[in-house]
Amino acid sequence: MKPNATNRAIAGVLREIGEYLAMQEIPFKPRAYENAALAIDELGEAAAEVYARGGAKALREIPGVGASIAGAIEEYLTTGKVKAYDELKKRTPVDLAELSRIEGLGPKSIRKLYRELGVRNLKDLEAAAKEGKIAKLEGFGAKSEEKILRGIAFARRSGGRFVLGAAMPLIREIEAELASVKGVRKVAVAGSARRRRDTIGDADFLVIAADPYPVMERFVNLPEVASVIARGGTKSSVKLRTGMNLDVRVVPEESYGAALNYFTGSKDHNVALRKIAVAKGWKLNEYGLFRLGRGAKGAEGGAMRETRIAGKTEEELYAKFGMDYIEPELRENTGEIEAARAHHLPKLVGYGSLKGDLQTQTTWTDGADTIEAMALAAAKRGLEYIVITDHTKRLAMAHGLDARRLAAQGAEIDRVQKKFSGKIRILKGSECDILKDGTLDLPDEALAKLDVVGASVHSYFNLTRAEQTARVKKAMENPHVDILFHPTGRILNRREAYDIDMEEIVAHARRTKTVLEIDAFPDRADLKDDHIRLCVEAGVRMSIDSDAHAAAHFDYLEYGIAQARRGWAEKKDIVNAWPAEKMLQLLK
Ligand code: DGT
Ligand code: CA
Ligand code: CA
Ligand code: ZN
Repeated sequence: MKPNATNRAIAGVLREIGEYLAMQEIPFKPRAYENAALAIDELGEAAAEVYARGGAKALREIPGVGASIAGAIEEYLTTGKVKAYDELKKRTPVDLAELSRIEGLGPKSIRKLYRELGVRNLKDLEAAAKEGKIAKLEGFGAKSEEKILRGIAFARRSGGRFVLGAAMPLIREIEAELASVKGVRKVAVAGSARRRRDTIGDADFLVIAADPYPVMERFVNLPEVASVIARGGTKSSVKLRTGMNLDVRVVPEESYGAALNYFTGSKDHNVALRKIAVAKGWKLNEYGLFRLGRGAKGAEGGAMRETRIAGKTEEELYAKFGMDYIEPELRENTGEIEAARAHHLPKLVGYGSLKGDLQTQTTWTDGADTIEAMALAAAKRGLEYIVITDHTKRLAMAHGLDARRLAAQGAEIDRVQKKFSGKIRILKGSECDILKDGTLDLPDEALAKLDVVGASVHSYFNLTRAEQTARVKKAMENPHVDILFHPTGRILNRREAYDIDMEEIVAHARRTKTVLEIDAFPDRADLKDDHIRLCVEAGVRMSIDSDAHAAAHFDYLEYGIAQARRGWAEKKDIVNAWPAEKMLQLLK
């Protein structure tokens, strides 16, 4: 029995089996595995518990789980392996994880590229595309070849990094898993994940335990592990099936603070701290902060002696330097060390401090849940208000609203609001498309009736910098437009921001009193940290919105807060850190 096979791990294996089957061009089965994976993902309890309670029979009662899939789950729960999966994987020596990161490449096209051109990985793919072989392939053509080449260039530039919000749930599961190992006193996530960068290269864990052996043992046997890169006595590295690497280090309690500081980074922050230490005649490393001095005999040649002066906690470490505690999100050596010495660090907007969410979509357009379901979920999370901001008509794919349907939605919101009176305020809003010429997709009379108007670009990403900037500035000048949603349009690992002069936009936001959004949807993180800092410095207000397309997406607010903190934002900078009345006053 593998009690540590989480639903996420099981779903991951099922999904991959589905993908491999799809590559074999086997009909129906891939979809069945994909559906079962979804069902396991959304299961209200651990599949391991379902199995413990009623065996394979109970597993079959999960929607979408038939006899053979129940068998695979059972095999995985009891042996930690699925033979069919291992065989499929052996038969198709293709790096699915790597190749499916290229936009537009699914299991079927990957299969075809493998069969016809022998493409196994990114390198093969690039060679085939450069030789013009993909253009000649049936069902591909010159356009897809070009797109693939662009996708590869993009994957290279983004350097195989992982979106924080996509990786974090698994990182937290693993953190809890390591914390449950016998003898473990403490586990911390360090590195860029602790600093909350929008993307991370790998995940770093720090553990305090008297005996590192069981920690290493559990770590290399985590169910998500694809291969062990290195296993040592106190540190190890593994590669997960998602392609991400994990590092773990076990440290003794007395150097925990110094180790946490070291492995949290950033490297630039560490280097700057170490320089200060050296100037004081100290030494700083992952084991502690030490004073260096001659032995008792003094200058005549007693051996250099090290005295530990700090290391158990980070607080103690910064205090020894005469600095205020520096939150991990700020540790990039971009002025935080000077500010900490001068006791001028910002009081960062707190996690869990948002009172509302100003961008949410519903079943009226491309959202998965009704106004009511969204309101209920938001209220449960303690939000005091949400704004319903469905798309407008230019986005035909999402069934965008015209003025007539927007009015009908308003009536529906009034109806739902009655049910929720005293629980949550449901405000009327819109995510109104900015047209090519900078005018808006709804008439002013329609916008005037709304509580909050967001405007955003979903088309003509390829305008010149001057054109794009002028277009967006024009939309900001509309007196009804309160917020510019996802201001740069980037999608992490998929699409570059459109070319726009953000310094101009920030200055214009100040002139027109337009709020700039920090879209918290994990692969957007838009505004990004540097832009947020520009806003803070210019006194431009921001909102942190989930851009939820389903009730579960309110979880994403956390990632928006994280980026706001990386941009040095305080509560005063964030309009929805305030109650509804004050927030509405802060708008135009
Ligand atoms: P990532 O993984 O690329 O998103 O970024 P980090 O910051 O997590 O970097 P990683 O995983 O290579 O190393 C974790 C931390 O360990 C890093 O933030 C600082 C520390 N560290 C690693 N290598 C060095 C080094 O050569 N010098 C110093 N001072 N610190 C280092
Ligand atoms: Ca890292
Ligand atoms: Ca690392
Ligand atoms: Zn949008």
